[in-house]
Amino acid sequence: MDVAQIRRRFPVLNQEVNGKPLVYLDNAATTQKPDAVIQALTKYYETDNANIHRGAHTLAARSTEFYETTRKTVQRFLHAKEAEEIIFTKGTTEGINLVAATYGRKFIQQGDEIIISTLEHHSNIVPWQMLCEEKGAKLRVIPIRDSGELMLEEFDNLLSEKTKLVAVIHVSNALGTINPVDDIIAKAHAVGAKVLIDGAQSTSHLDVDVQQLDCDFLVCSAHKLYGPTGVGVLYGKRELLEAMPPYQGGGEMIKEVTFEKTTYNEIPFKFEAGTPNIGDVIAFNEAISFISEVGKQAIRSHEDELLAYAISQLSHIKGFIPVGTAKERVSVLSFLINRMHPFDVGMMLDASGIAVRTGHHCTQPLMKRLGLEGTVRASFSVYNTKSEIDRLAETLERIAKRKN
Ligand code: C6P
Repeated sequence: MDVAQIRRRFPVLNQEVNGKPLVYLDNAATTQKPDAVIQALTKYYETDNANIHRGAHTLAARSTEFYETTRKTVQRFLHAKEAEEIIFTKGTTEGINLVAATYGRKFIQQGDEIIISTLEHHSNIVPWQMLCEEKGAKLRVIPIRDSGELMLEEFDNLLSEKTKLVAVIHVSNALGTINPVDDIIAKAHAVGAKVLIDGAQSTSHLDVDVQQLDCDFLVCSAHKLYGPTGVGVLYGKRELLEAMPPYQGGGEMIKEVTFEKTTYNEIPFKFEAGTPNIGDVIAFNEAISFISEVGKQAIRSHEDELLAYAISQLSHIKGFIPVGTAKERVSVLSFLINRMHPFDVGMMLDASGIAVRTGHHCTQPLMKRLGLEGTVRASFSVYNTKSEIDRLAETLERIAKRKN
């Protein structure tokens, strides 16, 4: 893989921040966009802009075709059986809320149980809490070890005939842990529960095959996959999507409307009320093409190499404390320096042109379990280099020395 050539395709990387060349290590928050994505967005507004699925004119037909092309690309990307099983949303958060508000409201009853894990992002906690409150259902939580790995034996104990849904994060955004979701899905299915996988962080690092996993729902965000913000994907098995009531009412999601009664459109349109984010969905196609062109395997091995290198370089720093040491993990490195406040470390890194995320990473219950307020998180992507990690290590060394 030619990283220098890949970097040239990401215009944002070519700049100085605070007088230093930018080192962008906040990829778990959002990845940067290759020029093909940026150009696709501009081209759409310059040459194709029209509303989809309704106009009789050429531009409308063209926009519809491009929009539906992305749906087919996503279908192949996630290895879904049918394009109709791919619903476009605003992002992972909206995908989870959609399932909670439709599948959840229809099928979760008083006394039922929903299982999540300690590693969850707030967006895979709060919608289920809201649903449980409304329905009188119970939220159960799989505990973790100090390493950031799930205690699967506890999951076995939590599962029962009361379990109706298991909603788990595939890859932890805060610690990088890869969860054994195939095992979790099989065990949940054995008691008759459905499974939603939060794929926000896994789809960018792993080859995720929804049919092989046999998950019932999977959600992810385009902006973590080199695509635009404001676009997400909900995958759902056809029979479940068909059994679910619509999420929002409005244009596009209907078959026929009278003042007495409305009949709903087929999937996926039943869940895409109103004018969607057409331009960004179209540009998302280029992001997936970029991933396919570079190759998931090549991306993963480059990122794994960067993670191993970062661990080896940062471990020399006096006061470096890694947070999350799971055996199976992606290129996310959470840490503390000398018990300094993570925000202060982040600000000092930014002063040297290095972008990381600090804080609780929208995982407050996880941080509480670890006894921390937050961490510093460096997350590596396809365009990062070992020399950027050297810059991170040198700067952190200076920061740590200043504190000693
Ligand atoms: N995590 C991070 O810095 P949205 O915001 O809807 O695109 O994705 C929400 C979300 C859900 N699940 C996981 C595992 C996630 O990592 C995220 C987003 C970002 O870690 C922003 S908080």
